[in-house]
Order: sequence, then C-alpha cells, then structure tokens
Amino acid sequence: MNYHNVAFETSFGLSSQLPPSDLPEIAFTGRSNVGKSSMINRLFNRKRLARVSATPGKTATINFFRLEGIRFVDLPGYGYAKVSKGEKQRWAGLMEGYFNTGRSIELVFQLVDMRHPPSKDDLQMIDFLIQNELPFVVILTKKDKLSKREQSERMEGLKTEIPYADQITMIPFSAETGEGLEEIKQIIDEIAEEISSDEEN
Ligand SMILES: Nc1nc2c(ncn2[C@@H]2O[C@H](COP(=O)(O)OP(=O)(O)OP(=O)(O)O)[C@@H](O)[C@H]2O)c(=O)[nH]1
Ligand SMILES: [Mg+2]
Repeated sequence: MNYHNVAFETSFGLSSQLPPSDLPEIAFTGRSNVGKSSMINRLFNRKRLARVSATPGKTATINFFRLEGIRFVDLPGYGYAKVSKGEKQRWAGLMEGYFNTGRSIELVFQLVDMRHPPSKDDLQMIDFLIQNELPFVVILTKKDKLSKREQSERMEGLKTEIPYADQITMIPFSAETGEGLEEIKQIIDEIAEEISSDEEN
C-alpha cells in the first residue's frame, strides 16, 4: 500500500447519515485521548489528516479516510467523563450505528493507553469485539512515555488484565517515535493483499 495516497472522505455526526458499507473497513476504537487520531496521522505520515487534541473528546464524529480499496474509520472516543448525557447517548448511537449495520469490518485497532491497566470501558469494548466476532488487534499507545522497565511491567500486567490475552495480538506503539508502526503496516498490508486476491477470484 502506498500510504501517501490517503484521502479524507467524510465526517458523520449521526448514525443515520452513515452511508452503506461499500468498501472493506479498518476501524480505530479506544478511550478519548488514547491516541486514535495521532495513530492515523502517524500511519499516513501526515500531521493534520485527523485532528489531534490534548483535550479529550476531540473527535466527536465518525471520520472516513480512504486508501486504495480500504476505508479507515476514526471513531469517537469513549469514557470521557465530562460530556453530557445527551452527548453520551449520541456517542452510543453512533457506535451502534457503525457496528451493528452489517458493514464489512476487516479489522479493528483497539487502542489502550500503555501506561495504565485497561479501563472498565476498555474491557467492555474488548468484550464487545469478542462477542461480535470482530477481528481486532490491541495497540498499546504512548509507549514513549514509559521507561523500558515500566514497559515490561505493563506487558506482564496486561496478560492477566485483558481476557484471552494469550490469543490477542498486542502491539506497543508510539505516535511520537513511530515504534510499532512497521508491525501495524504489515497487518494492514496483509489485509489489503487478501482483499485484492479475493477480488481476483
Ligand atoms: N507522548 C505521546 N503522546 C501521544 C501519543 N499519541 C497521542 N498522544 C497525545 O495524546 C493526546 C490525544 O491524542 P489524540 O490522537 O487526539 O487522541 P484520540 O484518541 O483521537 O482522542 P479523541 O478524539 O478525543 O477520542 C494528544 O495530546 C496527543 O499528542 C503517543 O504515542 N505519545
Ligand atoms: Mg481523535
């Protein structure tokens, strides 16, 4: 895949606006502020493709990006305490509209802040992915903020904190340094190859 050729497609604030799924999709989920938009920018080597902010709740909409035959989907983050009840309902509606409408979701990158044990919301999200048989990979973000020792302590901790951890691919990642990026790109490239060989058959 030529990652430079990415293009922003559209943004949706309501699930009723979501167009039917016409392309295989790769989605990014995780707590607000965990680094979803930063990961997208790093992946495509663009500074401002997805909007990043130190204020949680920056991405309040579903954003579509397109690269060759794949759509990348930046989803709004969960677990941000300061949003109103109405906003939380809108978020739940958006997520439900995205995940429960028969889209062809090839992979979900589930982001978890590497500095801390997964939150209750993270575990709920992972449980949702497992229950719905959605293929996913856990990306451990903000690796650069931990010392080597803290990193290995967290890797140990996650083995018991995340259910079925031994069956889940977990990739430590830093949007600052790009560590973990090659492994992530390999996973995406494999999906792209599978899709194009399916299309040929
Ligand atoms: N040091 C460091 N900071 C990061 C990393 N990834 C993200 N950040 C910072 O974390 C903050 C939140 O990043 P975003 O990418 O906007 O997070 P998000 O998950 O898209 O957040 P929402 O849109 O609110 O759901 C920003 O200040 C980023 O610069 C990382 O790998 N290392
Ligand atoms: Mg964001």
